[in-house]
Formats: sequence, C-alpha cells, structure tokens
Amino acid sequence: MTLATHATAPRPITTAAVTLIPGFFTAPVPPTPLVFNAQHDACPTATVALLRFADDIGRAVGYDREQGGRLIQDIFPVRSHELAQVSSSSKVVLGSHTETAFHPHKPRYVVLLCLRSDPQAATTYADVADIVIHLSDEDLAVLQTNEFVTSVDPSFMSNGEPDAQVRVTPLTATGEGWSLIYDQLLMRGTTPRATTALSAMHHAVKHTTQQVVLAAGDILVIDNHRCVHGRTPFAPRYDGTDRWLKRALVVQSLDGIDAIERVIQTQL
Ligand SMILES: O=C(O)CCC(=O)C(=O)O
Ligand SMILES: [Fe+2]
Repeated sequence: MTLATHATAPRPITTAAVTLIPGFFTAPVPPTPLVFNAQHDACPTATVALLRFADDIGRAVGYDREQGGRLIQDIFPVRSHELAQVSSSSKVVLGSHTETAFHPHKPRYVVLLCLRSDPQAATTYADVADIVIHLSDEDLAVLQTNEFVTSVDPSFMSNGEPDAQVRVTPLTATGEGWSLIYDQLLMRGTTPRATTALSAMHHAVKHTTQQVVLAAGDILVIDNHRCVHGRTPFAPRYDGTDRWLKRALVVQSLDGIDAIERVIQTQL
C-alpha cells in the first residue's frame, strides 16, 4: 500500500467487515492528555500517519458539529464524560452503533489507531452477515422499511445543538451484501411491528458481537456499512497512562456531499 495522499478515486483496502493491522505505529507516544485542546496536538506524528492511511483507503472527513470538524480525532477518557454515550466515555458500555447513524452522509470506514491500550477496554463489533442469520423472514422484511427513527449522536450536540428524530431503514440489500444502520440506544420503531423487529435485532446483535482489545500501535478498520461497533467499560486513572486512540472517519468520495474543506455539514 502506498501512503501518498492521492487525488484520484480511492479504493477500499478490504471487503472484510473489520480489519486489524497490528503494529502500524511504532513511534514514541507522550502521556495521554486529560482534556481536549484544539490548539495542541499531543502526538502529531500519529495524526500524520493516520491521515495518510485514511486518505489511502478513501477521504478522511470531519463533521461540522463533532470535535470542531477535526479530521483526526482524539479518543481518551474525559472525566465529565464517564457515563455518556460518547467515545470519550469509560465506565459504561458504549452501546453497539453505526457511526453517525442519523447522518445522511455516514463514513464508510471508522479507522482507529491505538496509541495506548487498556486490557479492559475491548472494541466490540458485529458483522451484518452474522446478524441477519438470527432474524426471521418477517423481521427481515420489516427491518427493510423506514418505520424507524434514530436521534442525533450526543457528540453532535455538545454545544447545545438541537436533537432531531431522523427516519432510517436499518437493513438494505446491496450488490455487496447487506448494509445496516443501527444504534442500540438511540433507535426506536414507530409501529408495533417495527418495535418487535428492532427488539429481535437487538438480540441478534448481542448474540453475534465479538471483541478485540487493541494493542498500542494497532489499526482497526471498521466497515461502517457492514458492521456495528462499541466498547466495553474500563476504569480511567487520569494520570497520563489511560487508553488513547486516534480516529479517522473515511468516506469513499466527497462527490455530492455538502462539505467545506472536507468538513461535512449537518443539515437535518
Ligand atoms: O473506543 C473504541 O474502541 C470505539 C469507540 C467508538 O465507538 C468510536 O470511536 O467510534
Ligand atoms: Fe463509534
């Protein structure tokens, strides 16, 4: 794989739902930050390495309402987020979700680069190909309708932005197989049969969820069309030794997407 940033149509690196690349990053890592600082990147070498990787499999993007639109985001435990459903939480299970499930322009890939590991904190994932096996024909049919809504991710409302109820269709058959949109905690059915089908989907996701503990230097590429992901709880220490990831959200192309310098605009 070349690491050069290219201007032509990107190619996906894999057709797998998740791909682990061990030992991608080997440079020294400073202590884990305690607070977000938009003016200061505590590990710029990792930011550059991840941005190159992301731009080799697609286009790294930011979102206007998330972490100030940053292309490479930091994920470490933040004391005031311990119990929230955001990636900087720690003491709670981060429920299984499609990244930005509510958004019309979801990333195709979520790329996580682990700078500092925590053995308790496993990244969880479930492949839609496994999930659908556990659904009845009737539930499968209902899950292909738009009788569902999801709300805005809390990470898009950190400056008091309004919530919204957005209609979504959980399962779509595509030429590449099933594609899914799911959020364990934010989604609900708008009809009795949708509520029943969603409950079956919760069970199917739970039943098929696997996990991986990322080690320092690892990259995990999650296909956000084909699998949901989350994280197990862990105990933060706030002493510079906590778990620390860098994250890139990657689209295949920005064609037809309202974006300002790769920062996708949110219109609901
Ligand atoms: O911390 C993790 O392993 C995953 C967190 C997450 O959901 C994300 O970064 O999108
Ligand atoms: Fe996520």
